[in-house]
Amino acid sequence: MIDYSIYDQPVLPSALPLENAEHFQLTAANIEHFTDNGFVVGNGRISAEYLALLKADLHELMLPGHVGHELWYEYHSNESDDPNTILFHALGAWRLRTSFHDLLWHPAITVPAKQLLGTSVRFWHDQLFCKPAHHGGVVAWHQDYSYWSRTEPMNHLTCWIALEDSTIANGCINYISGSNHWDLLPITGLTGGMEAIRRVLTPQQFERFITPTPVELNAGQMVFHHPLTVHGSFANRTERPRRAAVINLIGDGVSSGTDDALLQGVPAVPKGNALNGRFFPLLRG
Ligand SMILES: O=C(O)CCC(=O)C(=O)O
Repeated sequence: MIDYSIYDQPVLPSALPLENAEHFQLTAANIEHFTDNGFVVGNGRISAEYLALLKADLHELMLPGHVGHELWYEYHSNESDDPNTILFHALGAWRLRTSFHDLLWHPAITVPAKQLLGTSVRFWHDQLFCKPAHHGGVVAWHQDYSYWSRTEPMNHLTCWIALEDSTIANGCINYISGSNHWDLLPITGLTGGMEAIRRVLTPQQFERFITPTPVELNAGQMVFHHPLTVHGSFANRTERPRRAAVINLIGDGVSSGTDDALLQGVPAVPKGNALNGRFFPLLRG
């Protein structure tokens, strides 16, 4: 089994689009929307052909006993706290399959990421969040940086990619618009109840949860969010699954804040040293 993290560029570049970078660029109005609200839908998309590759690989990666299982940073076939629902959540697919590896270099992701981070872009890690039909679980409200404070300064970005149409009914991502301007909140759990966050909010902040902003996306579309933007997603009770690939990025120069390993199975980056090298490749944008 090849560990694709040895490749610091796409393994099969011909599968990626050839269009000029301008094709994927965010407009000034898009960037203003991100600055004000903490999220913005990208202008590019992943082609139907590439999505088919990702979904075929994902299907296999969700089966027990698949080749390369030892390479995951984290693998939860069901991370839901509710025994009646399922939330598949895994980190590290880029090491196991070329489709997920090469996705990091997709210009629909890297071009806007460079604009939003304002610097060269490095890969931090990837994630898969999959809710099966009928009994897909929730992802509780959270800020991503609550989980990443072991890396600093905060210059991080998340790109959430819909692998199939993602709608209010099947549990699309929701944002609390403007929460990117809030302070960092403590961790209150990723897969328990949606109300868990309430205990760390002011009454004024809690009021904002009456009107979250759902972002419905067609298959292949993506939305970018700031590391402090509070987001979460509700259950999927429809007849269709809701699967997403997430790419988490950092600006070049983000450093380790610990001498411990940043991700399971990845050699530690000494405290104060910038993340770079094999596990945190530079992505051209
Ligand atoms: O897929 C979801 O519903 C939530 C994803 C998420 O929490 C994230 O990308 O940080």
